[in-house]
Amino acid sequence: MSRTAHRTCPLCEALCGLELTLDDAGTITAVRGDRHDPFSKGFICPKGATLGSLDGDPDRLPGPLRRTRGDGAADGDDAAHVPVTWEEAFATVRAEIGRVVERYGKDAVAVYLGNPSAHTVAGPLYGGAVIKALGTRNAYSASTADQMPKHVSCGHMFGDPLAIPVPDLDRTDHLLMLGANPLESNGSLCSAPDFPGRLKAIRARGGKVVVVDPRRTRTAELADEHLFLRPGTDAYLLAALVHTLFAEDLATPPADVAGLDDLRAVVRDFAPERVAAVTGVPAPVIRRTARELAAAPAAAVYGRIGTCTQAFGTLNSWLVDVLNVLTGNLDRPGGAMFARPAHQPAYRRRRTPYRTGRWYSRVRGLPEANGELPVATLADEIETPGEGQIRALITIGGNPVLSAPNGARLDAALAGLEFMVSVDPYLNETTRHADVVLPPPPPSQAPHYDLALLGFTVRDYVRYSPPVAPRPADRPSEAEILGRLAVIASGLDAGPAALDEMIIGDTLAKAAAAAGSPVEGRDPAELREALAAAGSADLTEQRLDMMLRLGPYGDGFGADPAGLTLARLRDEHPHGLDLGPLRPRLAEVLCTASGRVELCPPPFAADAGRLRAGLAAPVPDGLVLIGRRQLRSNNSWLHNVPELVRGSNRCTLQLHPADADRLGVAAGDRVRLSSRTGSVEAVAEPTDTVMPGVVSLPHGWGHDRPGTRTRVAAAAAGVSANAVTDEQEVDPLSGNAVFNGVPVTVEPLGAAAPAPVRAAAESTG
Ligand SMILES: Nc1nc2c(c(=O)[nH]1)N[C@H]1C(S)=C(S)[C@@H](COP(=O)(O)OP(=O)(O)OC[C@H]3O[C@@H](n4cnc5c(=O)[nH]c(N)nc54)[C@H](O)[C@@H]3O)O[C@H]1N2
Ligand SMILES: Nc1nc2c(c(=O)[nH]1)N[C@H]1C(S)=C(S)[C@@H](COP(=O)(O)OP(=O)(O)OC[C@H]3O[C@@H](n4cnc5c(=O)[nH]c(N)nc54)[C@H](O)[C@@H]3O)O[C@H]1N2
Ligand code: SF4
Ligand SMILES: [Mo]
Repeated sequence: MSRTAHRTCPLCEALCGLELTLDDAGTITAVRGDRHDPFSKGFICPKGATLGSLDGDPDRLPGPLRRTRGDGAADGDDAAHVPVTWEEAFATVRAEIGRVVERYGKDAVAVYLGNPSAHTVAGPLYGGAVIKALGTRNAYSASTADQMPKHVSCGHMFGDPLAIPVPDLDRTDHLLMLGANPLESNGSLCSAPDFPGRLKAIRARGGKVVVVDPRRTRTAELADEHLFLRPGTDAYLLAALVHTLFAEDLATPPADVAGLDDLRAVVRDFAPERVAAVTGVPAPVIRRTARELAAAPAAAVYGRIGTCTQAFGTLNSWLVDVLNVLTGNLDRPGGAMFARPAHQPAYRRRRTPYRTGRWYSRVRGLPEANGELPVATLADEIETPGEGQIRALITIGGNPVLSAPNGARLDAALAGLEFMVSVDPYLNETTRHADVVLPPPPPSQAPHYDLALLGFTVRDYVRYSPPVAPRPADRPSEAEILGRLAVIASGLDAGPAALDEMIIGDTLAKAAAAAGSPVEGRDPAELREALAAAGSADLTEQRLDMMLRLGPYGDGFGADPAGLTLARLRDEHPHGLDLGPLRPRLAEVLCTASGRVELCPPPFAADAGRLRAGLAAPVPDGLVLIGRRQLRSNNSWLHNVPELVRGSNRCTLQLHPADADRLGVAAGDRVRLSSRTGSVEAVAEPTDTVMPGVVSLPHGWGHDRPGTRTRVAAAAAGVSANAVTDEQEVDPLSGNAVFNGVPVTVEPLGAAAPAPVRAAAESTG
């Protein structure tokens, strides 16, 4: 007998509803889009469609592993990892973390949170608790390989690093999009299931879509206009757009913004004619782009990872929103707006002004941002001896050996740790170094609620998916795993429930004391009882219930009897609940010290000096590397799904035909790609979709290392783009890694040999 169940896809930021068919054993046998989901309306992509294969992957670890050191068991030998019981695994973690903290202090234990910990329920609810319990300054995450510049920019402009406006895709008349390719990525920091359909709809209603990208991507092909731009030069283009708005008297900002005159001074030198050579975008095109942006009834500027992972990441992120403000489009329908997540209480505000650099990294002196240090300096901190050196590492849902800049150096550094524990379903390039691997259950056995992403939706929306298959009795949920790690990290001798109880108690007490909260003045103990009485014994569910009830649509613990509770969301809205189009809410979001939008934060104005210096520098003439995302991929970890490593999904080096001719490289030839940090060999794919002078290699490949247990991926290994990216280059304001515009050389190696495993693997599409 088969049955049907529904849940949100956990794989990307599009939040598609899925309809799953399961057999009696709880195996997913078919996946379709959930037509009844009011947000995704049945949309699905090839990754979601193969969730069954991912969920039932025979290489998924069924239980914890322990690495046996010594006795000839070399690092990277997969036989070195043997199954142990959960109790043994946790006991080892407790003993080893305890030993390292006692011997070297709390900063000797580092934590790295990877991308999936933004998608799981457990990551946002417990990941921070692990770091806090340790009290370590060595907290790292994929954020500094991704969107940290946007957090820093919004932190300074709006006071809250999580107050990131999204383009109001469904109502805009004009979308200017830089460094994003949602036709492959399905969107990021902008949750919009069927992003491609929403883009087509802009054009269908007479609007315009403009894409700025060094590659003519599928998104660029769908757009009305595509501007080729030299990698890493967005800040020049953006500054010239701002310059033009001022110079042509097109700026119409709201009256109460701060820093307008300072901003005008900062962009004075960036006339379109001055940046044309640096960017490759002709001056008349820049002027026209600014005029069209200003003239559109409603327009949104949206910059994504291509604008973040570069040397001017924060300036880009800032200038994108400066354009939104100057054209009067911030917080207005069809412009750039703030979502209103159902689990975030509107009454709670940051009280201290946003700042970075509350501490600095030990070796390179890089500033902390959002409580994190840059992943680009993780290897430095592990390798460099001295007080505060990292001796132990906890990774949660991350594969930095493939995802961090100069991953090869990090790979070697991890081998030198005294202890490493990884919460991860796979034994892969990173977790092969772990002394203990704690695998969470597969998605079918996990609940889903997008705590991190519901704050960036293009409509207000909420959905909760309980697990669709039962979890074996002896298998902890990821929340339980992380809860236990947090308790271990705190050094206390308590069960994981202690952590949840502490957080619940603390939240309820604060809510009862907060002016304007729906439970103001109530007795926290009475609220605690109400939560317990709601029917779920699961403390993770109780925490979600609490957040929803205190949130803007919540029942306020009875204050609004018709309001949301977790039970109501789950039982009455199993396909999700549409909460309407985005509404203006800047006043609710804004929490700068001045109480105004800060258009020209001093650190950004100061960093513009670096930009100005570049105006005078000669335009470099060598080749530079950029990445590219592929539809059938998800960073490093979907290459073990057989359906996804076929077809167009190839780890090839794209280069312009003119560069290929100059180098004597033909399609299908092998080439060596080299940089300061290393070199890899790949198959060349000449294409005029990349600009002359630009080469492109996708990231997340390079699965040919010993000691891993991902058999499909190993057979389609590819090479890692991060073998050639440079960990020494960061955006100074955010510490973000620089993946775009990496100087490289390309050397022909002749026609691809037919036989070698690596070569065959790389052309396995
Ligand atoms: N299929 C698939 N989907 C994914 C992922 C995946 O790996 N595969 N990863 C997920 C993750 S973690 C994220 S963060 C999101 C990212 O989602 P997006 O931000 O849409 O990421 P990309 O598709 O990499 O698009 C970035 C674009 O920037 C361009 N670019 C490179 N350098 C520059 C530059 O200097 N300036 C400009 N203007 N553009 C530049 C690249 O050519 C590329 O087209 O995607 C998510 N979705
Ligand atoms: N050159 C280059 N490098 C890049 C990028 C780029 O564009 N170019 N993009 C960057 C970006 S945007 C990102 S987000 C990072 C990603 O960097 P990471 O997060 O470090 O890497 P992922 O490949 O996403 O690794 C995800 C890991 O989580 C595990 N996992 C999967 N599901 C779960 C789960 O439910 N629970 C747990 N605990 N683990 C799970 C997987 O097995 C895998 O080990 O890569 C960055 N690196
Ligand atoms: S677009 Fe993203 S959320 Fe939707 S099915 Fe594909 S991977 Fe899942
Ligand atoms: Mo990402």
